[in-house]
Amino acid sequence: MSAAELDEALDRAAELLCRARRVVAFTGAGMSAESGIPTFRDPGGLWEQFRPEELATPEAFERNPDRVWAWYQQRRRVIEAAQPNAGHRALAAMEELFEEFTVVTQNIDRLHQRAGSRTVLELHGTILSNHCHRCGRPYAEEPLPEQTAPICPACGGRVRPSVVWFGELLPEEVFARAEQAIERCDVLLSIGTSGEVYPAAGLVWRAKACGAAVVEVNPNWTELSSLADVHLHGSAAQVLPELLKRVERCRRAVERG
Ligand code: BJW
Ligand code: ZN
Repeated sequence: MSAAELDEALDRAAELLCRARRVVAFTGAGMSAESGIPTFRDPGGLWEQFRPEELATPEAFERNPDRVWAWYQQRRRVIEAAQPNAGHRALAAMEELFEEFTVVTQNIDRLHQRAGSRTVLELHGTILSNHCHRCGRPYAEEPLPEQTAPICPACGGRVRPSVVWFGELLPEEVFARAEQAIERCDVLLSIGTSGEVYPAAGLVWRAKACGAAVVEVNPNWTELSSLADVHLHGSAAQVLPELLKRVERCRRAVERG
């Protein structure tokens, strides 16, 4: 996409948003890439180095809890040191412009909340909490060991990060709230996701089926590009602040009549 094409696409997206009352930002790992957090399926992403079934499934944890725990501890360190980027901040600022603005995220890093977004639905949980894999009780003891999964004081089970692994159900209430927001939104922004993981990706198809306009922000083409009304070919931290600026400009023009 040339600079002129991106410019024109940004205007089209801003116009859709300018007229919208309810907006959902559906985000994936690419949203946090410019904060230094690796994605999963890009070249150099986490799944190029590690096999998901060896680390991100309940069976993997049951087979080798310490290996899985140590991998998550190392990722926790990266996430704790990271800062929200200009894209996260632009989304937090956008919240002020709409009657309803919901962030539905697949990310586990809490960077949307740290940037100031208030309505954030975490479909895949968060790496910043832990619970017992056996009895489900939250585990909040500090400091956390680096190499061995802690033992639950209540039942003796092993403690794990509160993220959703392959084969596990997404948190029911969070998913239901996400569906509600998706079904009533006027515009859905799909940002930094490959759209390959279900049921999360199905929400974008659902939004489209319910009549929302879909705007995709991604430097690459994805499984969701074919349904996007506008594709903004660029990174989240570059594109979103520019989009925010144009929506604000359009809103001011509308207010002046
Ligand atoms: C940029 C950028 C920049 C780069 N700016 N953009 C239907 C069909 C087939 C399979 C299934 C199905 N339904 C369910 C399944 C099974 C499975 C699944 O989807 N498998 C597929 C992979 C085939 N789903 C599940 O198991 C889910 N549970 C479930 O379905 O329960 C019901 C059930 C129970 C029992 C049996 C069967 C069904 C659970 C899914 C949990 C996903 N968990 C993970 C790990 C979380 C913890 C952790 O971090 O370790 O979640 S996997 C991983 O993928 C993570 C992510 O949230 C998720 C999505 O990835 P995302 O965010 O899209 O990242 P990438 O890397 O794929 O893409 C990055 C994008 O960013 C790229 O497009 C880049 O171009 C772009 N980018 N830089 C903007 N600067
Ligand atoms: Zn327990």
